Amino acid sequence: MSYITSKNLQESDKEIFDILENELDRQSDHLEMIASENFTSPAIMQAMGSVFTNKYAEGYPAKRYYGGCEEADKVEQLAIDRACEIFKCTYANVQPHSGSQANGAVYAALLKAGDKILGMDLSHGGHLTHGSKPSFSGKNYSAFYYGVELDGRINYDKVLEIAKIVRPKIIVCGASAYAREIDFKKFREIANEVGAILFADIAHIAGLVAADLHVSPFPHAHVVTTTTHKTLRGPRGGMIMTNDEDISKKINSAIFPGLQGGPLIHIIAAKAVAFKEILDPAWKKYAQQVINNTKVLADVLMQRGYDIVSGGSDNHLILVSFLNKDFSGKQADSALGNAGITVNMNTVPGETRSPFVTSGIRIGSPALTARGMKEKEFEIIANKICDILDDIDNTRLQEAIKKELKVLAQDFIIYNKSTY
Ligand code: DSN
Repeated sequence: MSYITSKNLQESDKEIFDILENELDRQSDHLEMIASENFTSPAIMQAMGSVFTNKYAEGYPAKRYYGGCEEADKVEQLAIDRACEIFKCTYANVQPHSGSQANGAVYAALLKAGDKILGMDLSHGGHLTHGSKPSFSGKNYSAFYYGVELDGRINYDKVLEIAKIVRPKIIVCGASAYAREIDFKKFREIANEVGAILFADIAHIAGLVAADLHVSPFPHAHVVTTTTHKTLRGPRGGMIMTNDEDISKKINSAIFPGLQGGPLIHIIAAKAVAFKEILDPAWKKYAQQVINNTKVLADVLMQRGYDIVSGGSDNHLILVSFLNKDFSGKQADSALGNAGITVNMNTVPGETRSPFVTSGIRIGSPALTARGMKEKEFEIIANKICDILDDIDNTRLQEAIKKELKVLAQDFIIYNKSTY
């Protein structure tokens, strides 16, 4: 008789089951506006929770170190082919467990310890892995930074000036809190002038790139990474792409056996399912709605006197600055959280407070758009955000708005109870 229990989760582990139920309720009743979060489809979750969780498959399709990989090969190849079709590139490695792992593999593949990299300053909207000191990228490599001007935009002439002084081996472009289109062509021109490799991290904007609603990093970047769970709406994970055969070989070795062991084939299966959803014509409508909804957020907040960094947004997020207010990003995050609106505090250009307090918040539209919300709902939500910020210590108001928004949220069901 099998030693594996055939009980379902509720029978097998009531504690975890109850926590999952609570989390489902939280995700359903609250308004998820963290710019890097999204909701995957039940089909993607089904692939994530599949029998591939049992399989080791070190290596790559048709080049495995373990037997029994016939079906794993098919899944990984489909994920690769679909990724290349979406991003119109030649090579994709779908094995990175996360965006940070993907970025680590790019450095490991193309740099020696101590080599110079030039990335966007974390406090200006960059990412930890773009050379920030507490991250491996700032510890193992000699990291230099460019930032944004006080108008919240990248000044490409300044990036060139810095690049000419630094002479980095890699220039990293891409951001975690930048609301404007990134000019990959200009970045490549800068990289060419100083003889650097251009590495684009499109984790935040990949879903818009996939819909041709943000310029593509190809053919400009030598190597491109992304996560698969942000605007791409897939499972949590990372991916690396390139058109350069030599770089692709180095990347493959850097991921396995360099940094990772067995690939998570169940997650790779889920990535493949997500990529199929992205290749559907409906994807473009979703991505366009993400942008439209962000514009409503920006417009309402600006009309109500809030300072939006760069004066608007071209993508899925806005950065709100409270430099001219007497409250911090942390207070705003907490007040909105009390009203059931989940955002994150964020540093802003010209920041005067610590990263643990900040003078801003980042607000994104991908998750609520995935629930089916459009301009009408975003206008209501944006006004509620302003009502809360206008009277930031009014906890009664926060409670009242929480009740109202729960009713709104219930009209946009994400999952039913049997999803997981
Ligand atoms: N945590 C991601 C974000 O929120 O942008 C970056 O890794």
